[in-house]
Amino acid sequence: MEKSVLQKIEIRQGDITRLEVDAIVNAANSSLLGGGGVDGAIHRAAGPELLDECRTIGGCPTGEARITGGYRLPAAHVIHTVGPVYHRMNAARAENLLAQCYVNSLTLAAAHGVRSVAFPAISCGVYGYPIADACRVAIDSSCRFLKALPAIEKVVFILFSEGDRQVYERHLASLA
Ligand code: AR6
Repeated sequence: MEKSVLQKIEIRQGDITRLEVDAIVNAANSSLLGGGGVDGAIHRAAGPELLDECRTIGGCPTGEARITGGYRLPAAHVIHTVGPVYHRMNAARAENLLAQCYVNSLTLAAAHGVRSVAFPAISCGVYGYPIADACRVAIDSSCRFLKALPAIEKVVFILFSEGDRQVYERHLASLA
């Protein structure tokens, strides 16, 4: 992978709602009306205005992305994307949909002038995607696509657990 692209990638551990980036990505469901996990944390931290705006959008199909304001979050925008439910389809289809989440989120980010964006491990909680496979899709699809989006300067992958962070760090190191 090209060095100029790899230098834009940062792996962190912690709570995505605290990050000072232009946009954070939410692992939402297709209603966009909130839920548990990272979705619940983002709605709690952003405040009720986020749900009010989400209600005007009318949902989002799996693999696509929609953008809203960030309200009380440090991030100016929230990009809501809907990952695949891993056990509802074959692995190839899940991989394709997960890659679309990253590519569509980055496309939307660039279209809104976002220069720094942070992703959680989409689909790796309730939706059951194995972390090692999801990590490969997340980093590889983002890196491939970043070449076409020079305006995006930083992509943070933020993991909740130490183990997940190590999986991401190992994969990133293998690409250098
Ligand atoms: N910051 C960073 N990562 C987090 C945080 C946080 N504050 N909270 C959880 N994670 P999940 P999914 C991690 O279940 O699998 C919701 O109900 C978590 O450890 O939030 O895409 C939606 O409404 C895991 O690694 O998302 C949908 O119905 C990762 O974020 C459904 O869950 C994703 O876990 C989406 O399921």
